[in-house]
Amino acid sequence: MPRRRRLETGTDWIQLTTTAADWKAADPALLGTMLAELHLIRAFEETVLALAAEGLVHGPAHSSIGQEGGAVGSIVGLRSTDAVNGSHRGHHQFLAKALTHVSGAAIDPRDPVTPEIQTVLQRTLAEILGLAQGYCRGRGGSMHLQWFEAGALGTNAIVGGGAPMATGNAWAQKHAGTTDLTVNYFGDGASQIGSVLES
Ligand SMILES: Cc1ncc(C[n+]2csc(CCOP(=O)(O)OP(=O)(O)O)c2C)c(N)n1
Repeated sequence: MPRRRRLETGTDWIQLTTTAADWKAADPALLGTMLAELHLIRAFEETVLALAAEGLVHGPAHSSIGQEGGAVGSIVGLRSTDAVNGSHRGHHQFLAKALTHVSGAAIDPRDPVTPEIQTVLQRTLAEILGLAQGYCRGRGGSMHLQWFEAGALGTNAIVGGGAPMATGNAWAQKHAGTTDLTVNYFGDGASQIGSVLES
């Protein structure tokens, strides 16, 4: 019989939840922008899945359905000079950054698809479909979505591969004397990879 010993991680975990006071203090315009971004990203991802089912997506396309909130909530407050990068599952973060960039974080949820937003959606979908209108001229595809101007450093097909690049970008931002920041997204699988822990 093996011996069993309960382990305590000692990790200082906390849970954040909103309160009624938070909702009262929230800016309705900001909430409208966030709602619009959430719906645009969800509709985009449903479109990608529908096109994939028809065999029109050449290569993998990892859906972010259900994770839109984390992307929008963490990105809507960033400036264009702040940067994000992500993993193989990064359509939502790329779109949140690009949509926030072109809209200045002000989207009317009753009429969200302005010409600038239409262009973002079209160029992102084109990239995933391998078409020339894409941000990387269709050569990157679903897992390599990059638009420097918007602060989207590029998603990454290597599990844990984004963390060192985000760290390097943050180092460069710091040494350039800016207050810009870099946010890196990764899955729980990547949290066990050396590059993430070392970064
Ligand atoms: C270094 C490396 N090892 C293995 C893979 C194959 N691979 C692609 S996605 C994936 C699972 C990633 O899990 P997680 O980081 O939790 O992200 P999730 O897909 O759950 O969002 C693996 C092992 C890879 N792309 N890169």
